[in-house]
This record gives sequence, structure tokens and C-alpha cells, in this order.
Amino acid sequence: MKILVMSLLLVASTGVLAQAKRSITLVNYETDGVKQWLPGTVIAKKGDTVEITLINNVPSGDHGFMLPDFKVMKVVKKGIKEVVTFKADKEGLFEMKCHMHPAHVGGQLLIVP
Ligand SMILES: [Cu+2]
Repeated sequence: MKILVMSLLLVASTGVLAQAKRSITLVNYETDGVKQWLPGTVIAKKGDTVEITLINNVPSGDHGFMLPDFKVMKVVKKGIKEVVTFKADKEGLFEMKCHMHPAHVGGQLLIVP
């Protein structure tokens, strides 16, 4: 048991959320008329550089990806990958959304200390 606890502490202190460049791919999908980015939650650590690759597979056409709190805004055309990069310079829970059709393609960005 003591070894397990020591191992978990080591992992927590050295790797899992150490400050780094984080890359993730989000895919836009539609089901029952609801459009979302998948995964809908992106997690990073304050200080990280976050690189998000965006793929739009929704038949209805172009959609936007916006992180208003980080001044990120990108139109993602169907079938054309886009990449956005930003510095996670503040912690908290932030909104991701489509700036072209604000009622959909939502998600959230969690930045932990
Ligand atoms: Cu949209």
C-alpha cells in the first residue's frame, strides 16, 4: 500500500499535469440536430501552450471555433483541418463555442493551477 501511494504521488508530481505543450484533436459531429466538438472538454494546466487541431465533419458546412477568453477564433471548413494555439495563462472554466452560429458547437476548457 505504501508503495502504491508513493507511486501515485510520484506520477502526480512529475508527469500527468506538468507544464508542457499539450496537443489535442477535436472533431465536430452532429447527432439529433445537435452539433458538438468531441471531446467537449479540454483540460490543461496554467502555463501550458495548448495546440488544438480542429476537424469539421458536419454535413451542414462551415462552423466556427472560438475561445473568447483567449482571443481564439477560427472558421473550420468541412474537410479542412485547422490548428489553433494559445497560452493557457489563466485558470478556470472557459466557454468554447461556434462564433458563426452561437447556439451550437459548444464545449468547455478547464485550466487547472
Ligand atoms: Cu456553427
